[in-house]
Amino acid sequence: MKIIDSHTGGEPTRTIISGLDLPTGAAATRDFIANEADWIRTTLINEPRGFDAIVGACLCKPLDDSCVTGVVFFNNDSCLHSCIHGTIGIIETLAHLGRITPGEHRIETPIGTVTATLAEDHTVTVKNIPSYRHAAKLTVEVPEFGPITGDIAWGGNWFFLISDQGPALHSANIPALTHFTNSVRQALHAQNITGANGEEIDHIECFASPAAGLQADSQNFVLCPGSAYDRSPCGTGTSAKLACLAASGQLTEGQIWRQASIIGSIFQGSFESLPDSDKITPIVTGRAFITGETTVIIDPNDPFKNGIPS
Ligand code: PYC
Repeated sequence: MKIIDSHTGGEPTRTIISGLDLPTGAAATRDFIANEADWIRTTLINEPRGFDAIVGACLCKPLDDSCVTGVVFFNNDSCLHSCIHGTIGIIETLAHLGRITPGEHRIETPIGTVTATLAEDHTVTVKNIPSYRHAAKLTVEVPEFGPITGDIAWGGNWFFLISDQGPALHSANIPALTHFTNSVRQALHAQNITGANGEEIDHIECFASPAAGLQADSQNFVLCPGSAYDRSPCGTGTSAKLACLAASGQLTEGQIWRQASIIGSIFQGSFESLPDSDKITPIVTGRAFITGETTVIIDPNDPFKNGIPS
């Protein structure tokens, strides 16, 4: 198996580019990994090869021939619905391999097709799937922290978005923010507060004004399923934020929103309205850098050949 590592705004993506026998189509590949081949995920993400923050991207043959690739993302917990920092990472990876040149490319994911435009300067602009605010100003009682109010939104994953509550947003507080957001996620789960169709809200996103010197409108901290935090501003999380800003009239179509992450990396966002719909199409721009190319060796005698179980 061959992999290429990259990072987008500090958040790693580990892309499998060859060596697996996979079904055709992103949805079928997601089902295959989730139900029959979880070893692919644990081998690449768990220690000793990986670490908690890595998002894996398994490229596959798309069902839709107009797509340059299909992809399934996964992390230290499970398969993800989608991942935009990872989409930016795979576009940079395909360019590095010479498989694509600057221009527009369609990518099939298990939840729909996104369009990614690679620019000459290697920035990548992703047009995400339709996103929306599902609930506004919902208060949840969080043990140890009391009532916490936030919005629920879909941006390709389910998010609970909290503004100006909990620990202050700076990197020294990452352990405290992780504890706070994990407590919120557990409280949502315990109180049966979900996304549409009972779907679990597995990403928690805190917002505050950006730290001094950051050229951004907002700074965030994003807890991912599996409890690692996103080093990037989280593209699906930025999409969820754009949906909330659009729903509350705080951002208009085409207006730029600069979202900084907890480590200060920035995604630029905007949205297009969808006719006769309360959903929007989020547009997120960022850039990725290649950090390595590896042949994965799986020694049958290695007791941890498929990763240390977590
Ligand atoms: O950028 O969408 C994203 C993402 C999801 C989880 C980690 N990053």
